[in-house]
Amino acid sequence: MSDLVSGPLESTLSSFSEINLLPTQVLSNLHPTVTPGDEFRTHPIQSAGNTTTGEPVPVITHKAYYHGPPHHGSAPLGHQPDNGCHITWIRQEWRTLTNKQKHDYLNAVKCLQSKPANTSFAAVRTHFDDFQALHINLTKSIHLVGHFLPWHRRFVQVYETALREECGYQGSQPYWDWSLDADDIMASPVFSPDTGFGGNGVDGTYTDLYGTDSSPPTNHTSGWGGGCVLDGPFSSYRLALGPGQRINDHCIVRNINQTFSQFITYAQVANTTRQPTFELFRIELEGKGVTPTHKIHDGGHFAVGGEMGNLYSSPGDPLFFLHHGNLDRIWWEWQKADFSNRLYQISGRTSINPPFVNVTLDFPMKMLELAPDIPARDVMDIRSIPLCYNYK
Ligand SMILES: [Cu+2]
Repeated sequence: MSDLVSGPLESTLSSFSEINLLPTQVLSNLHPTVTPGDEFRTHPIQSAGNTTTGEPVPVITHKAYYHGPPHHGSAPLGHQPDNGCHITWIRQEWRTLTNKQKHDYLNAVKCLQSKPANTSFAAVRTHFDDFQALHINLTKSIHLVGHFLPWHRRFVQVYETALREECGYQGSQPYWDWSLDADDIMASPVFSPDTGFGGNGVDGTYTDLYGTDSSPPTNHTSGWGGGCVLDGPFSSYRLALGPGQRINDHCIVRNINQTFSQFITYAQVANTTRQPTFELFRIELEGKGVTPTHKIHDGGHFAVGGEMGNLYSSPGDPLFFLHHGNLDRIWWEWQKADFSNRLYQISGRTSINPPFVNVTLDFPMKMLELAPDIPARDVMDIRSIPLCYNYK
């Protein structure tokens, strides 16, 4: 590893000392309180930066949409010897979907939230909870590491597959290009109560977000505090897990924070995709922990705030999967810009604690009880099995 990248990573690892000191935890051992440093949010931002509209990210070449039979998971169908897929699912930006497509997706998520859990993770009630529990369980081994992007690519795809196979969803996983909303995050169509995920959390309706941590008062300007999302399709859903690693019956919490817009602009995206190596790219993308400042990954999490602002329990907000879909798209754009060098480029450590081993294409993307482990190699090309999707 070059000095260029080991510097920020080393300083990050020491700043994550609280996490490092914890033994590997499983949900059966859930800690009842939030440990300092558990949140993405560790350093309040004092002032809003300028929102800039820099150069747009490169346009993706569209693949024809195949209106064929539903594709089932990772079955090696072999109709196309080049990639093993017999269908390519086209993922679209949320606002480009028709209202019917939006409702189909939202209803599929609600369906997942009505299906019983089928894992043995502690406290899970629904199959939606299973995904949040998986992420909580693996948090310390899937962030600030070389497989951060491949793991989350696989995670979103397993979720998308569950929406299809268990809830009859016929569409693709949408993504949220937050750079389009950086000027006014609250106005984003993803927060529509009718054709979106509901709006901001209501001040004062949830005050226990950070456990014993005393948070400044809630308001829409500061973004600190949060409250229950009381409109939209998920207003009545009760999460069983979070914030953090707690077992805790609670509403989905949001706390939209415009001050993070500076980290999710076109200019920030372009600055990410212009990085020449995977190592620099993944570090530029992930944010605090691997860099001294926020980047597009943690910036997007904090811009929504609440559940989404928590390193562990963020998949409790269904928007998580649209945020990570967008990060995945940005990774794909970076790969596409130089396929011959980048399609299978991977680097970084396999863990945030010693012994330090470099991640390789053979490193397993663990999905525990939700899906088979597959090597990073199998998620590098989104056009091939078991993924079979592309971005529009
Ligand atoms: Cu994550």
